[in-house]
Amino acid sequence: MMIALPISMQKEKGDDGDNAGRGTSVITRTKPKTKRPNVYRVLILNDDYTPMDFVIHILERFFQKDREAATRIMLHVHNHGVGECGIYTYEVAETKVSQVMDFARQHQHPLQCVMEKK
Ligand code: TYC
Repeated sequence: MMIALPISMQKEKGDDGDNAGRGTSVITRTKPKTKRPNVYRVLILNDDYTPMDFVIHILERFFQKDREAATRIMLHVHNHGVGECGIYTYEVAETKVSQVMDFARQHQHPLQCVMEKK
């Protein structure tokens, strides 16, 4: 079981942990420190050559989209130039980008996929 100590009682660099009898004041953190995980958006970019069906297939295969969602995202990218495939931790996002880029290259399509920190 973890017991939260007041910040002033937590050990700092060079602290031997013995604060006894020195009248140190205690300031507790009032706001809970909720740290959100670092997440990344995976984006695909429009181009003039990659077939629409191929992009839909990519979204179904690598981003678990159903046909309707995949079609919506593909058309958004076609009309606006860029669109979001999903949001992932760094390592998962990196893997998705590699999978898409490798698959597009194997099929000789110029489709580009990138990640950006959210
Ligand atoms: N613009 C492409 C076409 O007209 C379709 C396309 C959509 C390409 C999305 C890439 O990420 C993309 N065939």
